[in-house]
Amino acid sequence: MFRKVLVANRGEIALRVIRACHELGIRTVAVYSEADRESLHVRFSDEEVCIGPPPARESYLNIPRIIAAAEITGAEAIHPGYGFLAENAEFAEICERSSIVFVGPTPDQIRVMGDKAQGRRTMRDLGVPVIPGTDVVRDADEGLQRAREIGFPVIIKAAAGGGGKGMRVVPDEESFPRLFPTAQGEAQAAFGDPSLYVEKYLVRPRHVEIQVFGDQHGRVMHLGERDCSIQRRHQKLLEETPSPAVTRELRAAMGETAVRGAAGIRYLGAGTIEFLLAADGSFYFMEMNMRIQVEHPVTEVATGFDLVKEQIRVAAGEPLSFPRTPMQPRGHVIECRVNAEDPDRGFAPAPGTVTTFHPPGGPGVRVDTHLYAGYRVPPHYDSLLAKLIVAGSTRDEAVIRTRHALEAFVIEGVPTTIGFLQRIVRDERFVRGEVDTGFAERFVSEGAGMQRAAAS
Ligand code: MV4
Repeated sequence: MFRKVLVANRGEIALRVIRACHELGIRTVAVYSEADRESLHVRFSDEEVCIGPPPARESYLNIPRIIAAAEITGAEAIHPGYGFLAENAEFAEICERSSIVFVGPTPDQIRVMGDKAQGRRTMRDLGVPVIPGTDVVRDADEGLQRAREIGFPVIIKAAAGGGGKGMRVVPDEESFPRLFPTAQGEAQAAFGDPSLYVEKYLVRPRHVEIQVFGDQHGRVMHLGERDCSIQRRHQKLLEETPSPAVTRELRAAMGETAVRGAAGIRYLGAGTIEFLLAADGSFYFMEMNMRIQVEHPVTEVATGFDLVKEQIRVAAGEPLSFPRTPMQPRGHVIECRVNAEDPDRGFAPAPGTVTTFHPPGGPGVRVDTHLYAGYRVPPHYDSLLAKLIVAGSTRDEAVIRTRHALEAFVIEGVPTTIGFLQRIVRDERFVRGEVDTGFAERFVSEGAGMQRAAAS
């Protein structure tokens, strides 16, 4: 096992990784930007290195500085958390060349699955169902021709993309010539690569993802699903397991399919296979995430396993410690993401100083956060403040506990999404488990996202 690990991240996930390391008896090195001097990940690590000014480009994305910090402190491995350098093939390769273990997949795996068109092709060739569609198309003419064959509506996606950028839903033939160049321009601007592909557009699917894990001994397994259908602008707001839309049989089929895909690329470490699930129970590969995800605690609480400790163990060459019997979920787990955003101002990020902080507690309640009273939320990074993870023996119990936990969650000094989440978990469609990927946007346009007074 490693003696010392560098944590190349900030916020709640840096704390989460530091805790996992300390439980394994590993010393930790925090890196931080000048905006994060007062952050808890700096306080709770054994050593810390300032890696630059506040903008992420100059600090948390600054590869030479992070490698230098690892070399100076003698860290044997780097855990990238999520975001920042977590899915950067070049960073994983530089770690390798510097004889530092990157806690994650190999550079080749990141390259193949990081290109969404190539990932799609790879999964299709492994027998994983993909949405009817194309490889990268040469130009708008070829795109239109192929879209006609597929049948409208279609969706144009960026090969280099993921997470929604460079995406355009095209309702009919007439709109295609106008929307193709705008998607191309956005893909070029966002990723420096204008390559696009076309897929059949699924109407009102659910987002259901399977947690997978692979070790260096060739074992690949899955840990069940998370339903992440409640999203807004491609930001997940609430995740849960089991999915209200997944039967035991469907879980087995999706799990087996995810394992086939991950095993086919000899996947190493923690990964997530994202599927779109149609109303008729058919499911299709969407993309693979090659990192620990924000919502991993949902799976941790449902399974009782520590996914971050497991990442570190498999990076050190140990075999997976999880049992071989297939997972059947026990009880129900819901995660709510609390962000420093103002629902009354179109969910604009709202940095500031946290004056009061009282997280909820009680049976089945876990809060992953880096907040404390007096903490200054910097404007430079994502606005996640806390994750509320609530377990119950049934979905009803988890929902009731989530409602009360959100009522008892006090954060003052910055606007937060707590009130908005309270309204979601009281909505009858959510309570029935009848949501799809368009639910949150519709909920906001119905007026539920704003005006505290109107909700009472
Ligand atoms: C789709 C789709 C419908 N049909 N692809 C959104 C982010 C990116 N990962 C892919 N996304 C979608 N791809 C086809 N062929 C609908 C979405 C989508 C979506 C997916 C999951 C969660 C929320 C979403 C919100 C809007 C669109």
